[in-house]
Amino acid sequence: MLKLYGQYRSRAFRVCWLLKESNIPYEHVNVTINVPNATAKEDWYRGLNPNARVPTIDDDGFVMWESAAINFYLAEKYKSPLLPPDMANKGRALQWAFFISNDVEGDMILVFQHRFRFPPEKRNPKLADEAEPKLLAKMQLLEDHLNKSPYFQGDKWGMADFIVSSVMYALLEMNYDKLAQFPKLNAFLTASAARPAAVEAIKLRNS
Ligand SMILES: N[C@@H](CCC(=O)N[C@@H](CS)C(=O)NCC(=O)O)C(=O)O
Repeated sequence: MLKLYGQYRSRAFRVCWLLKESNIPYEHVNVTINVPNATAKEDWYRGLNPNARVPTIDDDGFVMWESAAINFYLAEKYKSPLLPPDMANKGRALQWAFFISNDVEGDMILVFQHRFRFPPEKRNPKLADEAEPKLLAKMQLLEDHLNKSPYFQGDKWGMADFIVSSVMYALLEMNYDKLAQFPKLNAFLTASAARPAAVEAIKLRNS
């Protein structure tokens, strides 16, 4: 059976959400991070993922890592209803996935960690303050898109919408005050997080 390695309070959450959206059965292996003796740094896990980060999957002997790549692999292999069959729509999903990974995620994570996730003594407010204007500019781009179209994928919530929502869920979790400046994006992320598959994944993330 497919194995998902990585504690749910990590990017493994994104893979978990995709698995639930796509009704793919899996076994969860709770590889830990950022704790003393984190499992992710153990030799057996480095053998699966030399980057020693989570998530990783083992699909019947095929091992891979990098959450967005994993999600596209799983969606294609298991014929997820999220992944549109035509090339143009697949291209669109990849476009938004690369945009989110390259242009949004890094600054978003800095704001998330240094305003919310890290214990106060580990926070560096300067890092969050420097990242924030760049994050807000990209959020405006997403808002502009949603002012023209209700979805990122096309005419229904699909892979592109999943990628945007699963990465940007961190902003909902931290109750990011500036999200209110982007009403369409705020409503979109909130509606995405209310999907039954998302609710299940969020419950595991919070457990
Ligand atoms: N680009 C990678 C990033 C993986 C990553 O940084 N995972 C974090 C958890 S969300 C991790 O394992 N951190 C522990 C560490 O860096 O030691 C992906 O999307 O899978």
